[in-house]
Amino acid sequence: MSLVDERIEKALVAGAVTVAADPYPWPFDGDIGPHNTCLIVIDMQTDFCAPGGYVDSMGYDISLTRAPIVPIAKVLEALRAKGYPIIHTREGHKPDLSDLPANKRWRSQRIGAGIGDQGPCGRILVRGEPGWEIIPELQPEPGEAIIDKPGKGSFLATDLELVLRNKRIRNIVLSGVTTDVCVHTTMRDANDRGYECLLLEDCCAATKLENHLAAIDMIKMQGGVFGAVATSGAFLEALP
Ligand code: C5J
Repeated sequence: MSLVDERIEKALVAGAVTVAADPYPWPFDGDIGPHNTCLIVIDMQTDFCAPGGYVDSMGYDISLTRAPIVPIAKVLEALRAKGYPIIHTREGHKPDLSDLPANKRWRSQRIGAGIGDQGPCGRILVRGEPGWEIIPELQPEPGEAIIDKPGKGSFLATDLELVLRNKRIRNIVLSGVTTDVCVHTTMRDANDRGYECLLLEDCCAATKLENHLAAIDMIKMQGGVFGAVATSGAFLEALP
């Protein structure tokens, strides 16, 4: 038995807790609790899941990106009651657009939903605009961290890593939109940094169902190449 296996074996004998996840019981060593585990709610903003926002302006079906609202709200309620750290993210750019790459702006303008341009919910994906706000159903509570990010991943040009380190977080539970873009990029980046990640499949959505399913499938390859996947029900059931 390797040293790592021995350590995990010991933890399991000592009463570890795991979530029924795919492709392995999560977390790998059974060490889960408010002392080392946080929930991250990614980009549940008007621009991604409400009428008149960025996703709606691109012509995608927002019933897909709205589907995780109720499951996320349930997880938030349970985790808040148990004292787990919660982190929210918002994708958005400075009003002067100095942090908006020219190609990101050009590509969005090409399809009629120009980032930085005026839309029904104010300037699209611009900080401080109505469309950039987190939706009312999932408003952060006082004391919960909010990470403003200019990119798809939550680590680039943000203080997420510092926040995680200060809270002694080792396990990250991911929710939000979109599964194949911001959630996946964040999960991949977190995994590369050594965080133990779990994606809650019913708490995430993409702008196309096939992309959501494919993104979930990718996580499960190679024994859990980016971590593991579970339903919110299985996650909540397992919580100590
Ligand atoms: C996208 C995101 N899809 N939050 N952003 O542009 O996934």
